[in-house]
Amino acid sequence: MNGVNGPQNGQPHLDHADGQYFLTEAYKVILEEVLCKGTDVKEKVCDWHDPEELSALLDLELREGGESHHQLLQRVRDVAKYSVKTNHPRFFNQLFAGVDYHSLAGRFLTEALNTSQYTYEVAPVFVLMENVMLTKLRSMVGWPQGDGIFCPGGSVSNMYAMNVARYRAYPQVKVQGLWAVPRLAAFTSQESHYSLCKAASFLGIGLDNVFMVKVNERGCMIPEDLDEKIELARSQGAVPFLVSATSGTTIQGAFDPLDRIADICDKNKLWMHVDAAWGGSVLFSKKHKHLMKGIERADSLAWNPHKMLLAGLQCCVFLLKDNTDLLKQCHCANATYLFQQDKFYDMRMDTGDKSVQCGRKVDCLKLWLMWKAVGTEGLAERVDKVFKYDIIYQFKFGSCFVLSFSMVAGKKPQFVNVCFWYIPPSLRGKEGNNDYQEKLSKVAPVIKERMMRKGSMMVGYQPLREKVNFFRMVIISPHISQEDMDFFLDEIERLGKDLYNAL
Ligand code: ABU
Repeated sequence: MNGVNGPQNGQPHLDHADGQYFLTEAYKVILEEVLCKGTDVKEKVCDWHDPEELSALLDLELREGGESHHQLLQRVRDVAKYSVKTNHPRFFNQLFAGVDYHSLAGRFLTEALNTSQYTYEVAPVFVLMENVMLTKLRSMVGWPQGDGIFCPGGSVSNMYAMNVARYRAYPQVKVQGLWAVPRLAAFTSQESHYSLCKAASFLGIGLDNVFMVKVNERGCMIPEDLDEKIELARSQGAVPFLVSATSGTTIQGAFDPLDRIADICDKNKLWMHVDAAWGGSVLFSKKHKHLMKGIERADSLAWNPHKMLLAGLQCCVFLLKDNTDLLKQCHCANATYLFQQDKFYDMRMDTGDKSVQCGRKVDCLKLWLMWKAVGTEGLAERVDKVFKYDIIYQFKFGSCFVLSFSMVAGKKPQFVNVCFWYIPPSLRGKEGNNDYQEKLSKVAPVIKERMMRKGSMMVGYQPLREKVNFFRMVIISPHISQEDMDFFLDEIERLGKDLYNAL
C-alpha cells in the first residue's frame, strides 16, 4: 500500500487497500469541509473568486503523470473550500438547500454501488424500490394505479409529459414523425417553468405553439384566459393537446387552480399535466395540501423531492395516472442486449424502456432511506416547518420593515418564496420619479455582488415581466434559525443602505 504517497511513477493504480485508504481520508475532508464547516453559520457561504483567479487557485490542468495521495487530498479540500455551501443556513438562492444525512448516506451508497436503473438483473434492489416509491407517491396524489419513472430533473419530467400527451393523441408520431401530426398547441401560464418551452422546441412542437396563459397578481393561471387561449389556438388552425399547470411556480411560488383547469381539460379532452416540481411536497402536509386541490384529476405530474424534502440533487419523479403502459409504448426501443424477452425472471421488472435514457442513475435510494428514517410524519413536519418561517417573515415585512422592503405581490404569498424589493433610503418616497424603476432595478444586482464577495449569504434576484429586479428568498432548510432570518434582512440593509448614491 502506498498510503499517503499514492501511485508511484505516475502509474494509475487500482489497488483496493490503497484506494480505500484514500477514500477514508477523503471522507474525513468531506465531513470537515462540507458538512461541518459548510453548515456552520460562522463560516462563509461562499469563498468568491473571479474565474481567472479561481482557475489559478485550483490548478485545473491535467498532466501526464498522477499525483500523490497528499496532493489529491489537497485537491479534495480545495474543491470543497471554493464551492458554494448549499447546506449553509444562509443559502437562500435556489429551490434546494440544506442537508439530510440519511439521504446523503443513500447518495454515497448509490455512488459506491455504481449501477444503472434499467434492468432487474443489474439493479434488483432498486427496481423494486423505485416501484414502491412511485406507488407511494402516486397514492399521495390520489391515484391508486398508474405509472411513473425517476427522471434527471423536473425539466425532463415536463418533457416526458409533453411527449406522452402527444403520443396518446397521435401514436403514429413515434414511427412517422412530425409529418403525421397536425400543428399542435400546448398551454401553460406566463409564470410556468421555461422547460415547457424547451420541451416544445426539442420535440418539434415549436415555441410559437406554446400559448402563454395570463396570471393574476400572485402568479396563478387565470382559467378564463386559458379558455380564451384554447379558442385562439383553434382559430389559428392549431389542435390543442396539453395544458401544463403549475403547483409552485419558480419565482413567486404560485399554485394554479387545478380544479378549474381540470374542468377546462375535461371539456376540451386535453391532457392535464401539473408541474409540481417545487410545490408537490405540500401533499405531505395535512394543513397545506389544499393548495393542490384537484391534483387527482390530472393525467400526469412532475415532482422533485430534492427540493423541499431535502432528498438531494437529483431526485425527481414523473408520475402518470395511465395504467395502460403508455409511457413504455411511447419510449420503448426494445434493445435486445438489455431487454431480452427470454429472461429467467419476470421481464416486467426491466423498467428501463420507459425511459428516453439508456443508462439511468439510481435516484430512489436517497429518498427511500430518508423516508425510512423520519417516516411520512417527519416529512410532513419538514414541510409544515418552512411554512411557519414564512408566516414570521410576512409579519416582519408587514410591520417594522415596511419602509425598507416592499413585497412584490403586494400581499401574502401562497408558498415559501418571499419576493421583495429592498428600497434604499435614497429611493424611499421617490416612487413617482421618472428614473425610480431604473434605479430600483440596479439595487438587487449590486447587493448580490456585495454579499457574494463578502460570502455572508446567497439569495437570488430576477425581473418578472414589467417588474424590475427583485429578490426571491427561498426558505427550505429545517436548519434555519430565527437568527438566520433576522440576519438576512439586516444584512440586505447593511449591504444596500448607501445605494443609490453609490451607483
Ligand atoms: N428548476 C427550477 C429551479 C430553479 C431554482 O433553483 O431557482
